[in-house]
Amino acid sequence: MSERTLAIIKPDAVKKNAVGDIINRYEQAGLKPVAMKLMQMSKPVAEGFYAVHKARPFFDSLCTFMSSGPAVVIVLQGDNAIKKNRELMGATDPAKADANTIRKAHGANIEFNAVHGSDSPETAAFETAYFFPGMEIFS
Ligand code: RTP
Ligand code: MG
Repeated sequence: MSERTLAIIKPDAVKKNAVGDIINRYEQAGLKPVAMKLMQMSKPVAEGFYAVHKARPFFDSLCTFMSSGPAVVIVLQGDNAIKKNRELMGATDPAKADANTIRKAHGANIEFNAVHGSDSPETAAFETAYFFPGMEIFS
């Protein structure tokens, strides 16, 4: 079933020139970018995006990181896009990520881990609408 997921190439991966490699991995896996922009989130925008984590000890540090530089925000569309993207990303901690995953290749540690991906249909809908109005999504 074709579905959409929200992916972010985080500021650490943009800084280390990994944007092209990461987008290539999405396309090779059959995930097509249908909306995309380079943007620097303000801290409040990052806090709103990660609001589900606001009680976590890493919340403030995470939002400082996510607003530290430009990130690439992308809507990916394809069969089983949510699960497929989570597989491409690998485990949250790059040290535990499988070989051939984005986080294994480009993540530094459990916080600076190169990419974000929606984890359910509900979060994909919230996250996609958080960054893109419907008229900016192509399909
Ligand atoms: P994401 O939401 O970014 O796709 O990552 P995820 O589902 O694999 O991990 P999640 O538990 O949702 O955590 C969100 C992001 O917070 C940072 N984090 N830091 N210091 C820590 O222990 C810690 N744990 C998580 C990471 O940047 C993680 O991707
Ligand atoms: Mg998550």
